Amino acid sequence: MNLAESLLHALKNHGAKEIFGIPGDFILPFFKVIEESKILPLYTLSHEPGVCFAADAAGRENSSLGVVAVTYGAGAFNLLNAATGAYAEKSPLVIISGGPGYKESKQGVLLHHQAKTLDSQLKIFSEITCDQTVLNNPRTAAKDIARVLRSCKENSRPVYIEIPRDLTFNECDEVINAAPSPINPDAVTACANEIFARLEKAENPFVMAGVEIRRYNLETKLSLLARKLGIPVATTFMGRGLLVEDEDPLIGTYMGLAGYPRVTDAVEQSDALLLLGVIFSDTNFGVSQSRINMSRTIVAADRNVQVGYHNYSEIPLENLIDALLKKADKIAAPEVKKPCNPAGGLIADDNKIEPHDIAKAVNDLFDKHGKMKIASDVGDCLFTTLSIQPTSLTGPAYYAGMGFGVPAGIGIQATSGKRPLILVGDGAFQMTGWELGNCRRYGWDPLVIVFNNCSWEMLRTFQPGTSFNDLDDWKFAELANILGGNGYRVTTRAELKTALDKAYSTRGKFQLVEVMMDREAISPTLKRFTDAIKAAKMN
Ligand code: S1T
Ligand code: MG
Repeated sequence: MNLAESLLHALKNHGAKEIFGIPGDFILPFFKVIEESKILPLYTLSHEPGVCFAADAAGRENSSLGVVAVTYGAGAFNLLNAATGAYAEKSPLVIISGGPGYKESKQGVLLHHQAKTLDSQLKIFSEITCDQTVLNNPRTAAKDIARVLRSCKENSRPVYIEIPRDLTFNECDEVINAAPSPINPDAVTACANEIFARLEKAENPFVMAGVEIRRYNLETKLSLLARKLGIPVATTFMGRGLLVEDEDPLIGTYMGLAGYPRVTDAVEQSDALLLLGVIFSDTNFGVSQSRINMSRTIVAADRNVQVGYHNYSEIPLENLIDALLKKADKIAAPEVKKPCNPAGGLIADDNKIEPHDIAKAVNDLFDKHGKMKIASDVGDCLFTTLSIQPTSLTGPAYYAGMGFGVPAGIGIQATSGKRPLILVGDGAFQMTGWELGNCRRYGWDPLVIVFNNCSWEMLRTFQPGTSFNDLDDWKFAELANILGGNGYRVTTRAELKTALDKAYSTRGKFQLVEVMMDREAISPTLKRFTDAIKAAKMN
């Protein structure tokens, strides 16, 4: 088998379900093998950030590898910001780039698409990936691929693979999956014993679930552990959408001062706070009501566990949860009532629309037809998800890079076959919303709600009285029809309800509901978030 086929089989054996990409001359041979071998389906979109966001979201959706393939230089550098977001949010993304062939790299002339030197790209991608390889040695290629794909899965971070274009068809061994990295079971047991002892002694033990619970597919095990321990759970902003089943002991999403006081108090007053797979970031903890007391906190993330001031390394999250499950028996923890689901009940009248009206309309839709998976962009649409019933949510809640929403929704429908609800602001839509023009050729039909306030409104809440955040009205609904979908422009709550019902019942084409809102009409959560940030800056 040739190098390309060996790589494609390895990707599939490691859980990849498709490839998103945009070709270029440095990767044409690889694309030819993808198309002819049919080992994995290939989806092309219109711009490299789009295919990278789509691949990232597909990997998050499957808790497995997402794969993006691009040409050297102009292609690869074009997806850097999207790939950085995947790194920051611990997404198991495989970035494949075509590369210069051996002979041409020795010609002594500058190659098109080249940056400073021919290995500048590898150096730059080394900063936003956990492992890398350039497959320039057919004898070791199979082992290099195995090592890099193992790194991607074990660390749940992007990896970089460069294929010199003149080696694509070279003979290559089949890739044998690398053995898992060694761990010390005694260290895992010692760590679990120390954690368990702390939880047992505590008055108010509490668990917070972060994004790694989804990345390593640990939702069921975590829910069982929390129930067996009798300890309530909250998710981080990034972890929203986890543990949404009725039996899960979830009390809500922690957002410090921007969240619901009951959740904030339960987390910040806990005397044994167990953070499982949590990204310790400003967006997850930046607006904490009171600093989290680290001496009473256990942080298990990135294959490390910090118990107070003790550190355990090479402890995979799944091994830790398994060890805790072995020990778990009821710990006397105070019963914490589960929250009632965020309410629907939109009043369909002629009043103007505000973000929380959109949340109510979506809750009404979910009550009537069942929940949908949500892909959200940055902006107030993301904060509005806190008022939408918890459901599978894919959004850049930590890295906060715009442009994610539409391509991510496309990636979710491509990989799962399920129709997503996409929430996106007008500013973010101007960046990557046009990828919807690719839905027709693949038969995708996402339901898209554009929060159109003709503004970068989130920035205006941070910096009021500025006009540089003003945007023009691009009339997205009209453009939707040209791009192969249906568009609805609504300005009242009654129109919103009618349009959403119609859009939901229309399949086979993407449906875009453009919701016109006043500037300064923001969600309650964004209001609390920006008030908390301002208050924190004042102190
Ligand atoms: N560029 C990119 C790629 N990502 C970003 N996050 C930003 C710039 C900065 C930024 C925000 S929020 C925001 C910008 C420009 C405005 C978003 O506007 P829109 O999509 O219309 O949503 P809304 O009107 O609800 O704010 C974050 C804070 O960095
Ligand atoms: Mg806006």
